[in-house]
Amino acid sequence: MKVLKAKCRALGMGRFFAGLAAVAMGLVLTVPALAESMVGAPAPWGMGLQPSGGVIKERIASLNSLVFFIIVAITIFVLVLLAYCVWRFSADRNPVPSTTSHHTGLEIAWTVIPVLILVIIAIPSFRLLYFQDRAVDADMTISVQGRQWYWNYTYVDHGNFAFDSYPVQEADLKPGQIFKLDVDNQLVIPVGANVRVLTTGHDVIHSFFVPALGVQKYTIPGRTLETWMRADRPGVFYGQCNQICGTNHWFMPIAVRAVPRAEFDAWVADAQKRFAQADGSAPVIAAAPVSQDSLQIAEARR
Ligand SMILES: [Cu+2]
Repeated sequence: MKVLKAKCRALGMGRFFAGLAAVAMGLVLTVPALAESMVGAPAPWGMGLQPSGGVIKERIASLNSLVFFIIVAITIFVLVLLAYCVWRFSADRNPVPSTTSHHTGLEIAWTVIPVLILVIIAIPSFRLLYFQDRAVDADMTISVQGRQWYWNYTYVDHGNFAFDSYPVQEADLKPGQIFKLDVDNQLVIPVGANVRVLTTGHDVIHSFFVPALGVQKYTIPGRTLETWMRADRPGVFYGQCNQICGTNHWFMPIAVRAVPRAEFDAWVADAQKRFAQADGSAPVIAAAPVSQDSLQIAEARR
């Protein structure tokens, strides 16, 4: 009878945890319906990751969910074990403590099981690392240079035109624009294109970070690093320099606008005229020492 009761209790607990897992899964999998043109930006009281704007972020979200469920399972297991020990081995119920100090089976289990859990996490983790490392078949290349304190983008495959990107000041915001995230010149890319991103730093280390596209890469003076991004739906994806880079670190928001190919081609034709180099020379994308104008800009904004 006791065994039957214990079994029933175990079944009840099993159902309880299954229900809990189902609720948790529902919470995590309930992503906002993706509108035709999405906005990848932080939201007040936002929980979890930003919705995915492209394939890399989808894979990041998937790994995040896997690790989340493993953490939940381990936390519940430890909590139940702890509660059981407190109850079962209290001084009242267990006046004579066990003197057992070694249990081979148990020690093998608590070594092997965590190793297996780490292997389960490591496999998708390494796959993701190498997936986001570099574009295998890049459709175009953009050079991103972090500067104190603004971004400079060069469209290497489209005539090498380059432009700076500054945040829109609060007084100049248009309806729908987000303060501290919207910029004067957005980084425009075509929807569905694998965009190789080469990053470098002009003065100090910055970091090119766009959460909704799952891209983050340091921009380091004297080095060129590679990563890539792809927007699978049109929209504006916001990010920021996420490397503390000086007094005006906040001055480095990023706005990536993904548009259909035809719209992108039209934008490129216009941008080539607007951002043409005055002397026809290629934009400087290699590292350079801190220039006088950077220092003046820094001084002016202080
Ligand atoms: Cu920065």
